[in-house]
Amino acid sequence: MPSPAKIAAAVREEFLHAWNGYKKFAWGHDQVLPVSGGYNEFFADGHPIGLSIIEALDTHYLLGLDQELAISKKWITSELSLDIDADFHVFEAIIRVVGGLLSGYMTTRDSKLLDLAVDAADRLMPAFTKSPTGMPYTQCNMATGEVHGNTPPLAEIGTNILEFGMLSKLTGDSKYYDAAKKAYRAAMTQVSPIGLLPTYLDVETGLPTDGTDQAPNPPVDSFYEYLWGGWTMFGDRELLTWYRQTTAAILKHMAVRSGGHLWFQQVDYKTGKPTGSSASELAAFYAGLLGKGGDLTDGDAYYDSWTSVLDKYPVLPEEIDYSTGAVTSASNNMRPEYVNSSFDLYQKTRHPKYRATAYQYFIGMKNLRVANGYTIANDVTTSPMQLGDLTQAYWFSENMKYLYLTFADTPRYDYRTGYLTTEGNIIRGVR
Ligand code: DMJ
Repeated sequence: MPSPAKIAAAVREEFLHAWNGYKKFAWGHDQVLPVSGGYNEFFADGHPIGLSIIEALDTHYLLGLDQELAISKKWITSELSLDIDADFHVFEAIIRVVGGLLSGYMTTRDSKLLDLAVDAADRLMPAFTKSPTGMPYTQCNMATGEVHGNTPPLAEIGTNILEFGMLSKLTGDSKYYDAAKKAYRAAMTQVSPIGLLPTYLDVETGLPTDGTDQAPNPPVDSFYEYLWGGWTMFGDRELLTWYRQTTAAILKHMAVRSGGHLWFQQVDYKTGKPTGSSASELAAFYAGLLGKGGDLTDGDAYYDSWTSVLDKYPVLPEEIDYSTGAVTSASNNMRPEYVNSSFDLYQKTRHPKYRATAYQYFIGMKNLRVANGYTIANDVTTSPMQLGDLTQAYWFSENMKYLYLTFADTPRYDYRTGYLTTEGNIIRGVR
């Protein structure tokens, strides 16, 4: 393995390679199609918000790309308007837009970015305030505040307390934190006697619309991540209690050993009866979360489970059935969760294994490299790999930041106190 400094420099170079592809073909649009040279919009067709620019802001800062940060900030502060008469997906808009602008503010201290983050949050607030239970509707029109979509999954109910909590801190207005907490509280009333939760809740009745707990898989994943994050960032003990209770129940009723590895089965949330054995790549973040929460044994074991998949395929497939080892969804969406855990566990332990495997992930990612950037893959099981045509906007916020921070030892990040959101946005620890 090359030296950490050399790997960090290579990560920075590869980030720039993809960023240049975005600038060349898609500047001002949400996402680049690096193979065909086109672009698409993530939230609403015909309504670009420069999502990749927003997502990349704090990555530019941390990687020392100050010129790129300056042009990005200039575009956002002079071009971005969120007065858009279209439905935005509330969860995605909070973690990507509010979070991206917030971390842009944290790294530049330009108050216009904070104003825009507040504007985005205020436009999304009706999703919470119009709901009888406080759990957010899934869609909100950014211009009219009209809402719809009344059965969000847990991740969409709970993944907002970091962004909203920071906004309350920075503006002095508690309404954001209060809205996030109210949503969490409404969901937690549905915990079953054995400590588990269903996946979907109706925001109008407050009741479940299904009976399965699928933690730590999507679409419930970051519900648990933000219980821990909310406690760490804001010292809210109730969130810690909820994290401890739900985590203990997940480990008791859902953790299984299969093929010598730790996995999590899907179960009936009332009885604990097993209902499935699928493992989404998105759940790989849970290794790092368990570690951050103090359970390094299970965190490390779950990380090893995903490393065993990475040993088979140079980039991880979207989903497997852990009981048979079969790939059940062969695409790769440039997901960051595995390397998110490498970063978290390396911070906690400084064990060289996490750096070695993060490097393995980085090298495998070269399979997704094309002339103008990096792309998703349609099938990771074929050789050569069948590629698609999209650079996910979150890649500019997450994958390369986790890799860079794992190897760079940059003075711009406080490794002791730093905290990143589920979208990899820095909300504490900017130096
Ligand atoms: C990102 O938007 C976030 O990491 C989210 O928590 C899960 N999905 C994507 C990346 O896979």
